[in-house]
Amino acid sequence: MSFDPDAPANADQIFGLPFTPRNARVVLIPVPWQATTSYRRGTREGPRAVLEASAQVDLHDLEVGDAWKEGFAIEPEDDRIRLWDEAAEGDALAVIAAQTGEGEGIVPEDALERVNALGEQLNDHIYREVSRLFEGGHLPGVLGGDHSVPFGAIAAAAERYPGLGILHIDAHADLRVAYEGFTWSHASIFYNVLTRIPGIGAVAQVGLRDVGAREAEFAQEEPRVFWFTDPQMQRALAEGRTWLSIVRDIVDTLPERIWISWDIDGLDPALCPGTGTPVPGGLTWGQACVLLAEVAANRTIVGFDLNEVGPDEWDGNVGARLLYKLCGHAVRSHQRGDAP
Ligand SMILES: [Mn+2]
Repeated sequence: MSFDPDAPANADQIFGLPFTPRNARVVLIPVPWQATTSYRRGTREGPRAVLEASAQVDLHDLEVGDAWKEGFAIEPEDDRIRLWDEAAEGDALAVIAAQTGEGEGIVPEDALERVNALGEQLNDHIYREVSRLFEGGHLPGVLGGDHSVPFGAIAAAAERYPGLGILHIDAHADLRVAYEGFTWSHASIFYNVLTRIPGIGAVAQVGLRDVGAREAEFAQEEPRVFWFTDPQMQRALAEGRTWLSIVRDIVDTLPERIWISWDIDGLDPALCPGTGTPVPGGLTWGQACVLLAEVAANRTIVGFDLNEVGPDEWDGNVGARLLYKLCGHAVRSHQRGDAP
């Protein structure tokens, strides 16, 4: 192969790599979907921003080395997703406007039902795609879009690996019941995962700093949910705990096989200013890297998603670098001596 990893990247494939979804170990599925976004729109263009910025990422990584040699590739966008999203978004905006008293207050008949049906259609589509990738021996990565998009992927992963754990990094718990009436809302994904998908062993939620009272109640009553909130972690650091010791507590809550669900707003908003619902606080870049490295050294990452990346260049840049670490650590986590 004549590929020179230090040469400027070819813009057609993710990170400029010479792989296709057929021969790559990690296969990414772009999901340009923002139908249930409740605040700032634009995450539909997250996958495009990440793909464009990915050419800037140097391939030799100081943490994951040359894991890229196993192959990372992205599938072409499926045109149907954009069509479903645009259809769902029109109805969703009308429903939201009626609730907030803005606009005309006229909601098209069956608007809510149509949004929910399109969400279910997206879930089925992602479930099938990710199941197919597992069958082909690939490690799947879903690239959103809003945080509703990985539901079908997590369902496929839990079916294949019963007892699956989830490491969820986010400013929000996403444990709401049908937020704004939308069953498949970005703010409800982990409520849906925990109540609708059999075989979920544990969900560790890290970086939370904007949660509802009912979410806190649900988390307290659900023994599979472990919270590592931003205020708790900041307090522990202020008292002299090390970040590594906190990270080890997080890893301890997780079973051997895990899915990582990463909402970019779990990071400090300086790293994701264009995300849908930014909140002050959050993980620094360095903390995020140490967390990922420690998880990958001790657990097997069967797949992952990265969501809520904004459409602008800086958002895409950080998103691409986080995506690169996710791909590399996912591969590395299968190369541990004791990995199953
Ligand atoms: Mn989220």
